Amino acid sequence: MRKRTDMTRDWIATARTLSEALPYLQRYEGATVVIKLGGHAMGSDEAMDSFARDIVLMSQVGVHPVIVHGGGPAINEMLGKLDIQFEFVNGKRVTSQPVMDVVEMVLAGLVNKRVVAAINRQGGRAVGLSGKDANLMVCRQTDPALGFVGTPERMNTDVVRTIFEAGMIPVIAPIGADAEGHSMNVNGDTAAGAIAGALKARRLLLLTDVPGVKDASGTVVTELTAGQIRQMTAEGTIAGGMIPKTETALAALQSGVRAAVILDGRAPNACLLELFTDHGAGSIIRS
Ligand code: X2W
Repeated sequence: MRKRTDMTRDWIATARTLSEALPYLQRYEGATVVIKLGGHAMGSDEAMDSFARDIVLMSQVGVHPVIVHGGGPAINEMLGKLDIQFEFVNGKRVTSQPVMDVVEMVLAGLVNKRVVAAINRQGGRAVGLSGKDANLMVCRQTDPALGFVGTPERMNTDVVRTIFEAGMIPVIAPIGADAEGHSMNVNGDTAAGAIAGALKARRLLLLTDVPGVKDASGTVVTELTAGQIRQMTAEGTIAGGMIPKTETALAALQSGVRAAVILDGRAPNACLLELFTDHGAGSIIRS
C-alpha cells in the first residue's frame, strides 16, 4: 500500500539510505563473505529472522554469503537432557563417541535446519550441509586426549561454489570427517576460518556476543593490524574467549582472506552495518 500520508516514518531518509549504499553494493558485487554465527549470537526467533533477512539481502544484491554456524549452548542443553557428562579443555569440548553422536545430531540436525529455515522464511534458498558433505572439510585428530576433535586439514570447497552457482546459500555445520570417514567435532570459529581461507573470501565476519576487540581501557578498537593483535595478546589485553577468535582471524588472513571482523551478532542488522555503511561494526582486522 502507498503510504504518502504516513508521517510516522521518514521515507525520504529511507530512500537516501538506499542511495548511499550504492558504492558498497558495487564494491561487494560477486564477493564471497563467510559469516560465522556463534551459538551465543543465536538468540530468539526474531533475532534469527533479522539475521536471516540480512543474509538474504546480501545474496539478493550479488554477494555470496556462506554461513558457518556454531551451537555450543544447544549441544550442552542436549547433553544435559541425556545426562551425558562433558568438559572443555582449552576451549575445546572433549569428545567421546557418545558426545560426538550428540554433537552431530544437534549441529547438523537441529541447529543447521533452524538456520536454513530462517533464511528460507525470508525468501532465500538455503542448503544445509556439514563439513562431511562432498569431503568439504577433511580433518586430522587435534589431540588424542580430546577424542573426536578435528583440525581441518584438506578443504574441498567445490560444493560451496556449486551451491552459489545455483543461486543458493550454503549453511555449514562444523563437523568434519577424518580420512576414514569418522565424524570429527570442529570448533565453529576454526571451521569458519578454514572455509574462508579455502574460498579466499573477501571478508570473514565472526558474529559473537561481545562488541569487538577491546583495548586495555575497555574501549572497542575499530581497526587493527595482525601485528597489533599479536602485541595485545602478548600483553594480556586480548585474553580468554577472544583468543580463539583473533587466532582464527589471523589464520584466515594468512590463507588469503582480505579482512576479518569480530562483531556483536545480537546487534540489529550487524552484517549490513559492517558491509554496506561507512560506520562499520565491531573490530576489523587486516594484515
Ligand atoms: C564445538 C562445536 C560447536 C561450536 C562444541 O562442541 O561446542 C568443539 O569444542 P559455538 O557456539 O560457536 O561455540 N566444538 C571442538 O563451536 O559452537
